[in-house]
Amino acid sequence: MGRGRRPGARPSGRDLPGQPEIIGAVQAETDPRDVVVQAAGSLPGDLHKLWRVRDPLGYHVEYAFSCMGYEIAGGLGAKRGLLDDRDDRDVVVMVGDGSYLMLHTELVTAVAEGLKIVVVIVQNDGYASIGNLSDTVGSERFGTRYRMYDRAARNFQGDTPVPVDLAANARSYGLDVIEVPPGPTVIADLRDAVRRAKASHRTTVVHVASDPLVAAPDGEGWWDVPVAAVSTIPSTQEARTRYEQQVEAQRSLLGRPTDEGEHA
Ligand SMILES: Cc1ncc(C[n+]2csc(CCOP(=O)(O)OP(=O)(O)O)c2C)c(N)n1
Ligand SMILES: [Mg+2]
Repeated sequence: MGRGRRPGARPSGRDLPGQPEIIGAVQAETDPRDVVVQAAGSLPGDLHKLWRVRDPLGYHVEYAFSCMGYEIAGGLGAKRGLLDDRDDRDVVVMVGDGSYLMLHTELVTAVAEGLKIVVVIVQNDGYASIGNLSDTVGSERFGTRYRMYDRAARNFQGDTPVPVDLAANARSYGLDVIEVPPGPTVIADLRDAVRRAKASHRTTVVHVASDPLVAAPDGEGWWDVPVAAVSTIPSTQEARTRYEQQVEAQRSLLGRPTDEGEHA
């Protein structure tokens, strides 16, 4: 597909892009038959809302267990299956830094078997998804950012990021790694990186930093996550009040169970 037919949305110009823009850039550079593989974090929800599926095999996203670490291993499985069918479409794995840390060693298998996949690491220094959930239940994103341990406070709530270099980690496996630095051209650079990764015959890891606080449009669903009934934190107390109001509006789609265990 020629470049002229890959329009994509106009970049926001943010130095540190939000994940929606990253998804748009990756989508713009993939071919309609390519397979996107994902499993956990904020990506499944965001892909569900934003990725335009263009082929029956084009969307391999795991929603049942939301199993962190599935992505790279799952991408290799998808690639093997395609190769067995003599299907040369690309497999593009999108993976958060948390999921990557959970299981990146399958990259060694990609190297050993000479399999080619494209892996896009969305580096947002922690758990954007759980951070957002924590916010909605008044827990102020506690423990969801990768920060150095603060011995005095005995928590990880300080400001110093954990200096782990995931791009260097990927490079250590003997893969091609393209680091896309933050800055005004980050989205154009990311598109260029995905284009180069697709053109290569080897596995390429594309590493891009993202702002965890830039969210995709709200799905407007309600998740029944009970909030602590007893707390000294005002935001949690407020969240509990909200939760009790929301539970009032809840209705059972199958009716209420009767004494005999049937649904009335
Ligand atoms: C094996 C496993 N452990 C824990 C969880 C709970 N969990 C869901 S998303 C998430 C954080 C994912 O972090 P990351 O991959 O960086 O994605 P982000 O939330 O930043 O988008 C956690 C801990 C899970 N889904 N799977
Ligand atoms: Mg993350």
